[in-house]
Amino acid sequence: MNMLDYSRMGELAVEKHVKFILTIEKEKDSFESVVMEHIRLNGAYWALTTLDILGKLNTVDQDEVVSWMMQCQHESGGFGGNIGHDPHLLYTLSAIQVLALFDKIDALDIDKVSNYIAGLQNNDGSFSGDMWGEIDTRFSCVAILSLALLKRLDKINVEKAVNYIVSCKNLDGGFGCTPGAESHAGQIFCCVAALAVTGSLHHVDKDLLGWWLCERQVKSGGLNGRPEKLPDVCYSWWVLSSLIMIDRVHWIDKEKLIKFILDCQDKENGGISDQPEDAVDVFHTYFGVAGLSLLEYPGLKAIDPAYALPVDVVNRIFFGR
Ligand code: GRG
Repeated sequence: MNMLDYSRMGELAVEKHVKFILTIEKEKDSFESVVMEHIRLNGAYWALTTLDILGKLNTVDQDEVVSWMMQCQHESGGFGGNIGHDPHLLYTLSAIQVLALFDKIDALDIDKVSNYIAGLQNNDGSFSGDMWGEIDTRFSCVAILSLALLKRLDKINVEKAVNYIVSCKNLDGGFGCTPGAESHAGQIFCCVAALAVTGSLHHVDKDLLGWWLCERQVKSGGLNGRPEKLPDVCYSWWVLSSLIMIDRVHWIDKEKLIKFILDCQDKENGGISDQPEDAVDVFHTYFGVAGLSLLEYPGLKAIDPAYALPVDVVNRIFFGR
């Protein structure tokens, strides 16, 4: 049972955040739009998922978004971050997630997209992010989430993909971007989500990893991404989702974390920042709202900790309801 007294923690400025998101979309010449030009498809996913969690997805013109997004697709089947940009697994997942939000995955040539993704698996089971070859567990995660949403996991060698992820596990229970690399909460989300979706969570030492993850909470209530680092609202997602997937979310102080996230709001103009008093952006607005959803903040749609999509969207895909 959820016994938290939310009234003591401050209030989520829902209408302001909706307005903030709708405004940045319209202001194409703003600083934010310019610096996000190359990752606009990721931005679309963050913005639209936030709107959906807030119950306001109907405020956007879905056909306009889909028509722009389909122009970001390359002949290889992968998506670029914007029209005319090279394809990459990161944007391909965002495209699939946005279409999932709109219940329009059928707009894709599913075999073409899944062949693009499967073609980036390497012999050791790892994934490159694109044709240039960089390898990172982020790309294993993105490939696995994408293929699972397209119901085409059979296109890759799942056993090898899982073994590669397990080879990135460290003695502290966490995971890094490649074998031997330092544990980081972002990479831990990637590895745990990929293991969860492939039914391989038995490879995780839940108590050891849960301990490392709950130690990410600092005095202010916020979470950092690794020891000795500053807290940042985005870790409300990376850490919390991982803790939920391994059933250890009760090891952190939820009340203090909710307060930290709410303290990072711009209550006047909307949006959420990385830390109190910093400048807001759509990335942190998404992770703040998604984190609050994981914390069962009242009035928000529940979000799935592995697919990073609202639970009703995930249920529609896998159970047709
Ligand atoms: C489905 C939500 C979703 C994501 C797709 C791309 C991806 C999978 C996950 C990225 C995971 C990741 C590595 C997140 C970390 C992002 C981040 C804030 C990195 C900052 O690193 P540093 O070293 O910051 O600048 P710290 O906090 O360690 O000082």
